[in-house]
Amino acid sequence: MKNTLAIGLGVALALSGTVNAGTTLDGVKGKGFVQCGVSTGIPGFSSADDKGKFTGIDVDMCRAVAAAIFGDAEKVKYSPLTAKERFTALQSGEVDMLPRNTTWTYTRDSSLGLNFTGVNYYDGQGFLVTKKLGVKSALEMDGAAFCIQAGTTTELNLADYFRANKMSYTPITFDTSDQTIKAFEAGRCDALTSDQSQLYALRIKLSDPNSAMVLPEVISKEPLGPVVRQGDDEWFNIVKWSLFAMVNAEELGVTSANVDEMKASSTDPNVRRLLGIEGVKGEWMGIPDDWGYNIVKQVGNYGEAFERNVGMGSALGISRGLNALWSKGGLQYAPPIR
Ligand SMILES: N[C@@H](CCC(=O)N[C@@H](CS)C(=O)NCC(=O)O)C(=O)O
Repeated sequence: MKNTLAIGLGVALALSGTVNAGTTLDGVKGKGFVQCGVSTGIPGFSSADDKGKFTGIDVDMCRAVAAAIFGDAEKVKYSPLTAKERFTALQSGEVDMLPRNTTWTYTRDSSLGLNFTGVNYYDGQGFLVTKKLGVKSALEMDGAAFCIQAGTTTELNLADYFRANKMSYTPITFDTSDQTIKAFEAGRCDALTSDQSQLYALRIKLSDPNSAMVLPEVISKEPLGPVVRQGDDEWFNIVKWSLFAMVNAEELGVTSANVDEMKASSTDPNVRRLLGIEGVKGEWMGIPDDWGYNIVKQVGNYGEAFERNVGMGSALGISRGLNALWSKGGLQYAPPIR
């Protein structure tokens, strides 16, 4: 009830423009940091170490926006949010942006007073099972119990999938990912279902990660991306183009390691526009001209962020797959900076 009221209030505020009359950037500049809504802990996406330092591919979106605005990727504060809390936190203005492994759906985009800015990770729902269960497909799991998280797309996908395949199941629902993986480990369910990337992330939290495996099936589309409030186009553009700059940088071969050299000597007009040397102005979004340079220098291009956080060399060991650039067989494609 409390949540429903809060969501209602958030939508009303967002739609009336009270919170949100194109002033998010002013608010952020005034307080000197971006307040970023992330998960309560998904390694590779957003998680804090024992010193409270956040890392992850979602955290890098917050850092990119701070780099674009302040020339300093450190100017971010993080709000860990459960799936149920996340939209209210954004609607009410508690956070400025929400890059929290959140799936872009029609309902969320059109009925919550929110806008999705792009896709920083193309995902799909999968299943984590113990190897000793001995199943090779979710289709062998008629009557099984599934650990899932409340307030996620996971719940409806699971219902759709079981209905379509004329099978039954028992959902066992939790609020946080920690509770979910602990329940799985304790044997309270036969399988844990969630976005596949999150299964790889949760698997490394098991005392014996090798005891569990991710089934090959993917039962849904989960395009995950940063969300902002509707009604503030300037802020929408800043978040959207921060992501696009990272993808364009990868395509143009500009990395955190070579960006200074590129800035000094590249004659490629695409690189020069990305780095703010010629042709385009940061002031169109109310930020400095070198916003693209600062993102790449301090956060890296999209490929660097992917590899560092979730890629084959990281603890998660995920291949680029759908998240490869469009020119390399994947879906990552950004409009040009021109
Ligand atoms: N992408 C899906 C699922 C997102 C989600 O919340 N997944 C859980 C998977 S375990 C999670 O990230 N939990 C982290 C948390 O509780 O903070 C959605 O947008 O609904």
